[in-house]
Amino acid sequence: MRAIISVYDKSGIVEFAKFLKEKGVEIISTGSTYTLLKENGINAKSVENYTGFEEILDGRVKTLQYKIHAGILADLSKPKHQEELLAHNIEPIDIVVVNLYPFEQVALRSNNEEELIENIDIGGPTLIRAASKNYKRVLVVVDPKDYSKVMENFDNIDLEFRKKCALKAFALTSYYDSVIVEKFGYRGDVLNVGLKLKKFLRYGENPHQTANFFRLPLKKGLPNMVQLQGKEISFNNILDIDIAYRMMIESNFLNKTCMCAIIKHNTPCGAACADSAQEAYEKALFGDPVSAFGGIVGINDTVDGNLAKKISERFYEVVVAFDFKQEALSILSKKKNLILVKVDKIDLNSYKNNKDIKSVIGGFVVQDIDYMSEFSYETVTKAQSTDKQIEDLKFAWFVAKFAKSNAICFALNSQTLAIGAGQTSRVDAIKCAAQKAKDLGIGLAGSVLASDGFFPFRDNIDVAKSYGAVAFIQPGGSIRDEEVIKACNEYNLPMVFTKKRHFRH
Ligand code: 93A
Repeated sequence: MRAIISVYDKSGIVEFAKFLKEKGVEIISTGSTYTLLKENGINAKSVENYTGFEEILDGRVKTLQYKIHAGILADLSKPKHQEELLAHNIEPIDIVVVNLYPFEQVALRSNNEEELIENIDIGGPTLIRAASKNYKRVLVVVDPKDYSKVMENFDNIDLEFRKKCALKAFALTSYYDSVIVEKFGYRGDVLNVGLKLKKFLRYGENPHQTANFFRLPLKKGLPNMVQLQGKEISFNNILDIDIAYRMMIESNFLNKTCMCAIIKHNTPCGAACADSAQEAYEKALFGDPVSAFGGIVGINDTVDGNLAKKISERFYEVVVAFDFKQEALSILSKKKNLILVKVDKIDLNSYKNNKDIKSVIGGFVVQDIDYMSEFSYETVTKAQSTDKQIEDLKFAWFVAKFAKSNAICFALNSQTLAIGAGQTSRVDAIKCAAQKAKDLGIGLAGSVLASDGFFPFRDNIDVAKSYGAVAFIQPGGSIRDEEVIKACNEYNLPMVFTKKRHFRH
């Protein structure tokens, strides 16, 4: 038997090569892999020696040789292939052990085009793809973690195992190319979403659905999310942590010291800003403590001991924060199942570069993320908002953006009083929020109201006014804008247009 070994990541290779030698396998190897094997007393043949051609073009052409690729691709069940190998004095190659130039690692730290280009591996993927095509005869090993498996089963490697190795190799080269496409930013007719497994999940949205967590090329998938304690993170937890995380990052928009949001079923049920994390949490809870049960708490700050005490008085699934003080960790450690997640602040540019991908049967729809950056608005009514109202309108607008459409948010003093989310009619979203507030004994008098999409009819104003709303924020853009503005003017209440919609399906 004959193996070609050409690896960038040399971990475990000496031991593996020794094993192959003991099994009587002849080894052919490239440049620095060859040197390493030699240094470790492993008898190998250099590619130059084997092919009769030296490496040229600074290593760009090492294994891209007739003798090597014919040796891998020959189908020995065909007499013609056998004859041709003989005629050209080519010997078959049975094992291909290759891992690739680290394009992804380089792409994560560098934008130097020359460096990136030099790290595009051509010979490696060619070897891998040739071996994978001929998997019935040729074993391809692309991951150092698989060396031990191959060594354990070397004497009974079956077709199923070979095929699995080949598909793993094709998946690798396909991902490898998608990283190149992603890095150089191509928007073409093929969707470049090579996905990489981040985590196998216990189950999906419901226990009868299987699920995995994948990340996009060059993204980490919920950046540097570290779980500090608690039960295993579920599919639904990931989705809810994601919304909490987005609110934490985008809360920059509010220019406030602390923001806390409580998420339930992927929509905020309460949010608030304050000068301390503890105050923000207590204010966020105020709006809907009933829904908050079993929710996800997100805080764009460090959780300290006092806040931890407050949090531990209630039942939550997850707390997400930028950090946790030691005292907070010891208080919350008594809640064994409570998941604590520490996430890194991400810079806004890499945040904005993310994509939203949603699936449909047979495909995906992909869009840029809806990122809230600067606040611009135009007052469209005779009545003008006070500065205080503008601040509250901005806050309510922020929260409505993250609630499921149709979404409205009643707020006052940078605190949600009632959120109406996921309704099929906007006026129902208002009624639903007001009913919740009534049930909880929360007054809406003097509050402001935000709507994630335009008001299609004046009834929204009439109804919201009847519950006590005194200022409105909405995108505008309805053919009945005039009718809606007229309603506000009749009540002498201010309304501002943002000219930007924030639906969330
Ligand atoms: O520059 S290449 O694209 N040209 C080649 O012909 C070639 N053959 C193998 N890169 C090539 N390789 C890659 O070299 C392998 O995929 C592996 O990552 C690396 C191993 O080189 P060395 O043994 O010199 O460390």
